Amino acid sequence: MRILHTSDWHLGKRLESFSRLDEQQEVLNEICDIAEKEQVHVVLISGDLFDTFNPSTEAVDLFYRTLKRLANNGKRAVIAIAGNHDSPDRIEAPDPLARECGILFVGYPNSTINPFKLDSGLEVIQSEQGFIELKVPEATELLRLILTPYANEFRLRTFLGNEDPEEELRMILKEKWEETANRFCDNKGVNILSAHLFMMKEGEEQPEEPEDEKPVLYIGGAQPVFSNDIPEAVQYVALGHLHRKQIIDNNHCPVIYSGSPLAYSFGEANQDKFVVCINAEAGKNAEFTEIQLEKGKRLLRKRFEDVDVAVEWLIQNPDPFVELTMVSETYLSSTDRKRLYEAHEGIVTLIPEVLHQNPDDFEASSNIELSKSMDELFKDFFLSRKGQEPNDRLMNLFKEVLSEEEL
Ligand SMILES: [Mn+2]
Repeated sequence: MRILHTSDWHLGKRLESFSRLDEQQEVLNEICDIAEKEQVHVVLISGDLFDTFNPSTEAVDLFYRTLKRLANNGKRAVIAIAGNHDSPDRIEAPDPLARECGILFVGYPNSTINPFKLDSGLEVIQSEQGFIELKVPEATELLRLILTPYANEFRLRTFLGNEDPEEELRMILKEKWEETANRFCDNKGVNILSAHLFMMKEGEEQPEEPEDEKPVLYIGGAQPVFSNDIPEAVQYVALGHLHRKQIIDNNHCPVIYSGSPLAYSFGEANQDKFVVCINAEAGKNAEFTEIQLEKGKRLLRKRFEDVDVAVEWLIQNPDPFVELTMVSETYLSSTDRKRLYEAHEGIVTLIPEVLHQNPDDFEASSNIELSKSMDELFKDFFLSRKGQEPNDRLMNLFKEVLSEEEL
């Protein structure tokens, strides 16, 4: 049985003022092409399908078009679980309709999908909270899926029926997985776990999380789940949440974060992006291949001390998104800023780094500057504090405020 594992699509996510929708469209097309080329039977999407609880119409549209193509009229099973960025109810809402296409949505760790059968041959044979057994068209063996969408610690405890705060969350989860695996996962089928949570190998350093994930994350406070908590019968663990592709463990089975298909923050600068193709057979070790994605822009952090050199580089490298740091002795003039922005359309942030800045200069000189206009004084003040001249928008705003004062 061939399975494609992807996660963290974050559809609708922007990079500051830049939309990423065109890139998302391209990379999802690429993923559909890979699914066809590799002739996969099953696609697993391990959470964070959308970037927000209320995604835009365009993002929702792209999501369903992609899933429809992946499902190929119910010939391929597509199973998507909710991540911490997804609204579980919203994810599950179109389920009856999606099911007819071979697409299964799982919003909560205790969600249940009742058995059904499609004309294509796709069939859910039995199910339990957080578990389904599937017959997939053109695959000889049955697929058993243990599914753990994201839930915060409190909810997860409630779902798993153990609200004792003294009991470690990962132990509760381990017991739940163990119990499910013992009941359903023998060596006569393919057994896979898909989860959106923070997992690490016991005793190893914690993998770094995406910059904008830290406040929400952690499945429960500071408690990661360990890869030794995975039941023996499981042959592959398809994880979502971390945006860098990484193999957490490969001792008894591969435990892998496929990572996001695009770099979404400068914390992911210069990363290669992947999907994972798994080849699994009953009773054998699963094999996997990482397939690098070609579409989507790179995010690069660049630092220059010379504006001419920076402009030259920007013209030579029009494709990536850039976080640009300009080091200068005194300040970055508005002329230089303009030159930089005109040289490249993808400058996301421009950080001026001033070497010899002395905030006292302004105070010391301000007494003898009374002949200057308010505009000029504001420019001087801004320059001394920020190391650059205020832009036109800010100047206009200042003038507006000033004119109101004068009234
Ligand atoms: Mn996440």
